[in-house]
Amino acid sequence: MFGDLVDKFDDIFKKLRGAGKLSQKNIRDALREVRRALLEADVNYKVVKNFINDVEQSAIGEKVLRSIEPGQQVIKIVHNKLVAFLGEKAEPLAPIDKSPTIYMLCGLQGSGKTTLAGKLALQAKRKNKKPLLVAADIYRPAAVEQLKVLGRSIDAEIFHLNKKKPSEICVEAIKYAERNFYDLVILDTAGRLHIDEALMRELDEIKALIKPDELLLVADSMTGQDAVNLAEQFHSRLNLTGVALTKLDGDARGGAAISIRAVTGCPIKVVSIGEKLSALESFHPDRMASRILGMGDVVTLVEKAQSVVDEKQAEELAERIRKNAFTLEDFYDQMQQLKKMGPLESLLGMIPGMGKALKGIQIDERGLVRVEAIIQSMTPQERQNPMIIDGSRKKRIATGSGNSVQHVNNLLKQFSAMRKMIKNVSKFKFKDMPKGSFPFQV
Ligand SMILES: Nc1nc2c(ncn2[C@@H]2O[C@H](COP(=O)(O)OP(=O)(O)O)[C@@H](O)[C@H]2O)c(=O)[nH]1
Ligand SMILES: [Mg+2]
Repeated sequence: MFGDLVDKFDDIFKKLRGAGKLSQKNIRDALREVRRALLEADVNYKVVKNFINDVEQSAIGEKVLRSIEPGQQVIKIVHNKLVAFLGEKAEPLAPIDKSPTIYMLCGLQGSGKTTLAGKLALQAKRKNKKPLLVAADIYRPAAVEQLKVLGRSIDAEIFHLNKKKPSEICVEAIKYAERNFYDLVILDTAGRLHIDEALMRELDEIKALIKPDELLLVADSMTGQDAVNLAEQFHSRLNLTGVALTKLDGDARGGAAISIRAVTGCPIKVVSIGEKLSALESFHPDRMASRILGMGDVVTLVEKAQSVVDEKQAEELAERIRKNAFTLEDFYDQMQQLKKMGPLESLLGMIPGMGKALKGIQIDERGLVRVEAIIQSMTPQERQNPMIIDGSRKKRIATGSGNSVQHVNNLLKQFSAMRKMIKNVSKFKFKDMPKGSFPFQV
């Protein structure tokens, strides 16, 4: 996400750092470039104007010119201002603390409401809460079916009624949830192609009847300024409690993310970063700012890892790495953990400096499937000690996994490179990996 913007900031900051001394002129020049980068990222022009003014004021106020590392100080000011524009501190979703807590999702068709409903249900389940997904989109025949499929995939229950008004469905759903002790009710309401009065009235009616704890607008970040206008209109009519920004994994230029809070005053609470149900993140202004400015986002990465990695297992693994006993078996386990964390591309993008390193490298998740198949075709001894894999064993593994010997060779080569790399993580450089190999494309 934010690909172009990150690159541009990178260049701007590089120039600033390179300048031995900062003058008013090179600050001005840098800010002019920041301004252009933001506009090109489709950030609302009024927001850009305020932003640049604010940064300039602070830069002058803080006597940047006399500080020791002036470039870094400017970067910090830009960072702080960006955090402020994004909302200063994280605003979490309403806690799931009564039976039932109610989240109501609204937004236009195709913005990602139903997908988000599934993601929120999955998140609730991971916290040992019992969610109920309510199909209140009665206009699209496939909508109920879509929700059913989603529900089945995460083993969450669906509530739907035939031939009822959406508001009636919602009211009945809440009663059902109360009787059956659900912790969280997620209302997946109907969208429209455009905002219209009928939609607003319907949403207003549901809101008045059920008084949701969370009324979230689901906005597609790919629509840029339209998402900002949409948020403005929904917020003024429905008094939203928050915005869920979706499809931030795509080519979105980030404009919507940066503008929504500043224009509407409504907090962004969660962001959707992929079609997979695990691709959901809380919105943290400071981390988002770091990500936009290309400083990576280690905190989110660590948090993500913690939510899926078994701690004891991780400790054992660390021990094995120390002893240089990392095997293909461990490698396989790691891949399974990684898969649980969500799309690889979005994970890697969070590692500082990785955004650029990955540029142009196609991440082929199918490559991972092949790697899995190859490892599965090995005997336990072979996984423990790949050294014993000779020509005839390679042939057997290749046939067993439906691959060529070349594929097996590639995997072994990469595994050995990876072993070297983790042995000395601090010295690891991307360019040291065998050419075109990341991540394990065989
Ligand atoms: N890339 C990407 N696709 C998404 C995301 N959220 C939803 N989608 C896709 O967008 C399309 C519309 O989503 P859906 O949940 O049906 O939207 P709804 O009409 O608002 O319920 C589907 O193809 C989803 O898979 C996201 O965060 N990233
Ligand atoms: Mg839907």
